[in-house]
Amino acid sequence: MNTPPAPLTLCEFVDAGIPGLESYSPFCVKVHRALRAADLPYTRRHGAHPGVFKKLNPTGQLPVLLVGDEPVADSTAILRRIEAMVPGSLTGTGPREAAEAWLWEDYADSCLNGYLVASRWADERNWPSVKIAYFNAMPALIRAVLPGRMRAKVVGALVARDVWRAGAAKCWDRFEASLDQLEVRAPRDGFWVGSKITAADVAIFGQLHGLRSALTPWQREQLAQRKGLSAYLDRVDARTRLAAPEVVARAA
Ligand SMILES: N[C@@H](CCC(=O)N[C@@H](CS)C(=O)NCC(=O)O)C(=O)O
Repeated sequence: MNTPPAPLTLCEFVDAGIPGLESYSPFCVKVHRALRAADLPYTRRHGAHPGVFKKLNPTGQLPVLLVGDEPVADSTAILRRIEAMVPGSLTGTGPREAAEAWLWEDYADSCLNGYLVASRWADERNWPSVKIAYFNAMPALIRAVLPGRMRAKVVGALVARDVWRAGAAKCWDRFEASLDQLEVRAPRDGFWVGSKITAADVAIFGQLHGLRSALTPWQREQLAQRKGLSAYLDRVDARTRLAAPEVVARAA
């Protein structure tokens, strides 16, 4: 175990309650896995919604990592901070691997994230179970209004990002083509850019592992059909999965 300069606290959403998936947020999963890749101890702080942590991150987004009392917001900034705390933990063996790792990390956060968000919020096949998973704990009155409003907002953003502009069929055609390309590119052993785990692995894992949950059965099946990619994700999982549950600091 490495020793951080100050205690680390990961501020995030409530646990998804699914073994092996710490959060429905792919960016929170990414940070969990990066902390484990760097072998850093940390505790978790849960908020029912991002607004709970607004004072720590003016954008209102999660995750936020507290390094002592200092908030570090945005998963990429958090990974860079982890790399600074444990040099080489997320960047492989040299500058070329490091550059590739960050480029793939960006690809995962932008492109792959679009598919994950579309699968949960826009895909009619999945929305009923997503709605239950995300909103069932809320009071009935709020539950009657909020999910539809939030969905319209998220789908609008997906259209603006060109993920959903041409509609469902085109989005899922592109998704299948991307998975075919990733299947060819996936390493048969080791990790995405070399023998060592990097930022690329935890970022790709965060998005694609999120697509392997029961909330999105069609997307999960598409991933399962890509055997090399699935075996690679299982390797990242085995390398970064926590053996014993960490302490939950307190619900915010
Ligand atoms: N660029 C940010 C994206 C984080 C993000 O999109 N977080 C989502 C959850 S997966 C969130 O907090 N959404 C709530 C909101 O946008 O209000 C990062 O890498 O941390």
